[in-house]
Amino acid sequence: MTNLSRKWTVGFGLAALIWAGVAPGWVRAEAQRENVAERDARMQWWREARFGMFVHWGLYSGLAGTWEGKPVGTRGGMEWIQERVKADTDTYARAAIPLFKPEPGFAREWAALAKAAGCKYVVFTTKHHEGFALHDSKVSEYDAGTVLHRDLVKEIVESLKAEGLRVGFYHSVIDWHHDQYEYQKSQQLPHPLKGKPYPNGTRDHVRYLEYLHAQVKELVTAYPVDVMWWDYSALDFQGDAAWRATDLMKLTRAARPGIIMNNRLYRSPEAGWGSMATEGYLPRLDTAYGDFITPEQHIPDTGMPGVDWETCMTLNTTWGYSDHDHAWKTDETLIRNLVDIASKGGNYLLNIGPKGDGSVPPESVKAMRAIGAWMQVNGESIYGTTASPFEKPAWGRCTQKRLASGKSRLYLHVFDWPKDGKLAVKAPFEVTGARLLATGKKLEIAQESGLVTVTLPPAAPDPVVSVVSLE
Ligand code: FHN
Repeated sequence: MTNLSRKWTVGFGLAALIWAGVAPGWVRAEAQRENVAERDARMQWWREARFGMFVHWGLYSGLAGTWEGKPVGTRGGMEWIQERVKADTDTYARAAIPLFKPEPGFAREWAALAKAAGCKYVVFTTKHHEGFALHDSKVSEYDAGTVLHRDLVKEIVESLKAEGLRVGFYHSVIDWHHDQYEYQKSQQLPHPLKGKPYPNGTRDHVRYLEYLHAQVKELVTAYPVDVMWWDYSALDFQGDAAWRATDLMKLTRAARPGIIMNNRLYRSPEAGWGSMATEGYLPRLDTAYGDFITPEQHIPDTGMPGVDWETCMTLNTTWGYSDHDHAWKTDETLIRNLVDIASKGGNYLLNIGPKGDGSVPPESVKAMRAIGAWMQVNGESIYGTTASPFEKPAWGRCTQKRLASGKSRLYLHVFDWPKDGKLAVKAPFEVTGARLLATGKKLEIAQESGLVTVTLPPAAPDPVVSVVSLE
């Protein structure tokens, strides 16, 4: 048999095995590994969306940053309150469960707010580190089904879908409730009992992973989920050793083939991580470890060409609701963050922390609505755009969009309205016209050796960010 005919025979044989569904995993995986065009198609809605709402909501929300009648703190994540007060899971549950009383219709309020803000997707906590599941789980009694006789995940998903929003699950692999979770395996991951011996003697992390995988399988099978937002791993505890990550991603993708997943089942350079710091992200990602990297509370100084990324951020300084955190970011900061991120080709996942009854703090409602009012007028300069073709200009930021006609459009986001009414920009293409996006008013342009100067009206149409579009 010649070399060529041998190759044909092996190739044909493998193809037959794949077709019959009996090929070994590595063959199926390779054969099914998507190509760039398939991946771009899967990522397209997420890249065009640019703006999503994060929701942190669980038993911690009812405690609201207070423990035994005293404020635990005024800054930092109060979704960590169990760890901050070092409460074992039974003590914590006894204090927290009576305060977690979701009103009917809470989810419709969230979905309406996300829509009003101009968000295209919502990622909400199905289980945070405390271990309490918001769905009606068959593998746990520490869940909304057992405690409240409700499936809160179902209520939220239905409300989001009714508003035409994409659905994301934030799921914590860290678990402070499960009695087989071996917290001693990591020096870097938090746990309320860290440094203490296991209360029930020995633990078997394998049994925790069986539980983790079973609960994830419940979630991704029962609900139409578009994004899986895993959280989080450490340099000393990550991937297959910590979570059987390959299997977890495989079962998730098998249930939802088009799903998009973040990089937090891993913490390594290949997965876009350079350290344990939340700003310790790298502009690189092997997509075997996730689809996008996740800078937290930070906006990368420069874009990340060729890498999908999303900055997640709080409106004040806590992800879960706190009565004591009043450090709210201004509307100007939030809108300019959104523009800055889009100008670098990233997504903005902005967090709300509803209270124990599901209601959204008024300060959060006001902020999200302010962003929505700006997006109502200027959204086309964010949605479906790509990163600026040049370094950020002194007067603001820039995004670009390829039009169906094949032409390009530049959106100039002016933070500081020039006093002389002249806006200069190096256009990467021949400019045929300029408009004020807010009013559609045509603007005078002058071009000389690639430099375009736009004559602006004396007053900026928007005090925070005004947009000029260049055709
Ligand atoms: O520990 C969590 C924290 O509570 C919050 O959920 C953030 C959101 O990205 N993730 C972890 C910290 O990086």
